[in-house]
Amino acid sequence: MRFRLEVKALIEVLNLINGQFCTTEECLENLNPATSKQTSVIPRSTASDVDAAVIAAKRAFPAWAILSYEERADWLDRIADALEAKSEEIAALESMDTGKPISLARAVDATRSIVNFRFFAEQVRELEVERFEMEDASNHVVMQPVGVAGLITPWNLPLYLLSWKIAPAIAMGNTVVAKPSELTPLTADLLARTLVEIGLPAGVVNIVHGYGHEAGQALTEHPDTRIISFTGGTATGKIVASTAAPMFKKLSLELGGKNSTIVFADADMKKTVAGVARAGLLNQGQVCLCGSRILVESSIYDQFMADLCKHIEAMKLGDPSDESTELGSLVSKEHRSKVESFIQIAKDDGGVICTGGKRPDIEEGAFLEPTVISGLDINSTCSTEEIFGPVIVAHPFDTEEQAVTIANGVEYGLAASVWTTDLEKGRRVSEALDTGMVWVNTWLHRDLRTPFGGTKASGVGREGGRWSLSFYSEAQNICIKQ
Ligand code: TXE
Repeated sequence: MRFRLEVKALIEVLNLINGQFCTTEECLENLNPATSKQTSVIPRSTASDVDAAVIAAKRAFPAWAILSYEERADWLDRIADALEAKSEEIAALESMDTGKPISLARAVDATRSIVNFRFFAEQVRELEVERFEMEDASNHVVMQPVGVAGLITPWNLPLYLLSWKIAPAIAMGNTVVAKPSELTPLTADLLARTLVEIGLPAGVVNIVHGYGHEAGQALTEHPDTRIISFTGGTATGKIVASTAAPMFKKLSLELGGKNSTIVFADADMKKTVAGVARAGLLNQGQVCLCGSRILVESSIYDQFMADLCKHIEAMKLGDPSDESTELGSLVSKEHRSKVESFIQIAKDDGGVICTGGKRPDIEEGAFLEPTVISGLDINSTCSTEEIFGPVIVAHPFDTEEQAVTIANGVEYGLAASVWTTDLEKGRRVSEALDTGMVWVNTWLHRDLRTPFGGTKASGVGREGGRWSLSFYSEAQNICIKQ
């Protein structure tokens, strides 16, 4: 099987610096991972390009910072309106750039990117000054803008995560230099064009493309970026932290996960099988929240595994531009090789491939069958390390305490889900889990007002709702003596 190439001419992705589009001497190729064909050329920004972007952001800061919340919220709404008019284009570009199914790109990526701007517009409109009265004095807390924010984002949810950072950063009065993933630059480019079209003041949002170790590193170590918000792998997060922390920058790290899905015998089986498959495989398993480690109560283990594999085998894998496709391509062939190397490790460790484990019959692209593995030790590599692909490992457990111990026995602490009809047990187990987020009888059910982030190797800090507003500002207390 072979898929058609969607672009007739190469797209030229450009940097946006101080309201102007520009490119760099050297450029990088960008491929459609589902066809292996080149779609675009992107700038390979250097430290001097990043410096120009930071200078522009610094220059734009005073005029942007003195606008009222209402004025900045209006700009966010204008961005949301303009993106909404292009939502089909966002979905198509995102699907082409990442290999994800178009239906998912439309329902999740395009929709959330627009909602993120609207949501933070509303959040700052509702922001109230906190006051603390004393007998002889009164305090009030001003949430001051910080300055230039460096925002570094990954390839799995490109515009969704970029807008999740840009919207609160500029809503709170900061200006921004963003560095999207070099693997998925197309919707950041669309956003740049949109911001210029609607006349956002030059320098408020700057976007530089290129490699992480070059442009991303330059942004992190630039003395004038006072905020660094990073979403990506834990190994890269360590490098970002070791660069930014000694400079006392405000730092948010949203890193990897090895999230447990705990299934109790009393769960509603039909809904649970579908929910567990979705949690493990959404976006080909390339979501930091994916439940890639399933713990199933022993009494239902065999039946549950049989039902789960049957459900997964019925999922439609193939052309991401086909409306009925449920599983698309991985983000690149290099990433697929990394995922395949984990499957090999699982086999070497005595794991049993219950379903999948190999490439489907598709000539081009980075496709891989959804894979379920059982029979591994709970401390084995594939049961403890983030694979970030369509690979789920399963383990039986006997008691509630044992499930909690296994779930907490990894270096990550991002998320978990618990499946049971006993809601008291659901709450009890959730509170015993060392993770930033837990869902009971659902997964990735997001209220944007709630905190998002993880414990341990999954990161530092929380974003979402007032947590984002607080991260993208400095709380200044002013105490006035009567
Ligand atoms: O991510 P990186 P990669 C995990 C997943 C994946 C692994 C590596 O396990 O297999 O990370 O993926 C920029 N200074 N996740 O290599 O390197 C980079 O250009 C500053 C989980 O693609 O973390 C990109 O813009 N920036 C994850 C961003 O960091 C640097 C999502 C993320 O890239 C940099 C993606 C540096 N030195 C991968 N080096 C999640 N938690 O959602 C790279 N970058």
